[in-house]
Amino acid sequence: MKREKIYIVGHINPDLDAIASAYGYEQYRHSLKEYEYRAIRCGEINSVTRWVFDRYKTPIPPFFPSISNLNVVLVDHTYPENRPKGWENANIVEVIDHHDVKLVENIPKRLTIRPCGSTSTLIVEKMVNSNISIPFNTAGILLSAILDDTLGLMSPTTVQLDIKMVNILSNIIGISNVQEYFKLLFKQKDVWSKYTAKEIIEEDVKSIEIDGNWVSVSQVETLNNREFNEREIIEELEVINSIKPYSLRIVMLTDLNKRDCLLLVVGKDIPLVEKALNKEIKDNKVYLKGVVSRKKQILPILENIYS
Ligand SMILES: [Mn+2]
Repeated sequence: MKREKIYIVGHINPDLDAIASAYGYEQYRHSLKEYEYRAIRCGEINSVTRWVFDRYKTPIPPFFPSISNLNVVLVDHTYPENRPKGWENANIVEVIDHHDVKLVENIPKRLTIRPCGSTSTLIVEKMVNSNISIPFNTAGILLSAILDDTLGLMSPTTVQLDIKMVNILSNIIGISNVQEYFKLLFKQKDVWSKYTAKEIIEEDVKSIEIDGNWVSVSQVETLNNREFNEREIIEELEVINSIKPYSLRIVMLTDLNKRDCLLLVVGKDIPLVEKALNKEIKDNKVYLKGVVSRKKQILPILENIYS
């Protein structure tokens, strides 16, 4: 009997973890001889994803413009606003994620939700627990995704499980210096000087709705000095916000070496952010020492503001 296909898909505007965890989960299922599982993607891949899949000579999961009428596994997200087009008519059979959960309607039968550094970490754990020998390319892709999502295991989202899985994977692919490898990986991402202000804002942007208030947070990570035209980015944010007004539109210019970030903020609720941070936002800018994580450090502030 031919089993119905099940498509594994990450969030819109996919980052490496969204693509790699879908691919890894497909490989996991295939090793259990469940060939009905297929990794797909719902958006353009970014430069680091391209580099990683090229490096490990692996085809990128195919693009699907909509998941309407499909059986799907959602990886690396649960929020409706992050789901691919057509999700309202999809059959969500499973969810695997490391973020906060927003599942109100049709709760799937299978759920793997754990706070850790990346969804890829949870996929590797499944493989390890099932005693699957992880192929070289899969190990390389998943290792890269964990390092990308945890900023080389330096992000405050990093937990012991991430470190354990990174050790297992780096052994498989024979990398002794994980930090060196992370730097190489990160170089593929640190190409901001080639980007327009609009591209910088859109490269890794998350839009979320908190109690009826829409906010967007773009994460821009660099290892070099923050060399950005801040004014230009702010002006572009204003343009975007005049077309589609949000309560707040934020760009995090994060420097991983200095472990700090400069927030660029636009929107009517700037005074609320000032109050929450107990800091003045001058010319749409505020400097935050020790802040590097959108998920752990910025989103909680926004959630507090609106609840
Ligand atoms: Mn992730």
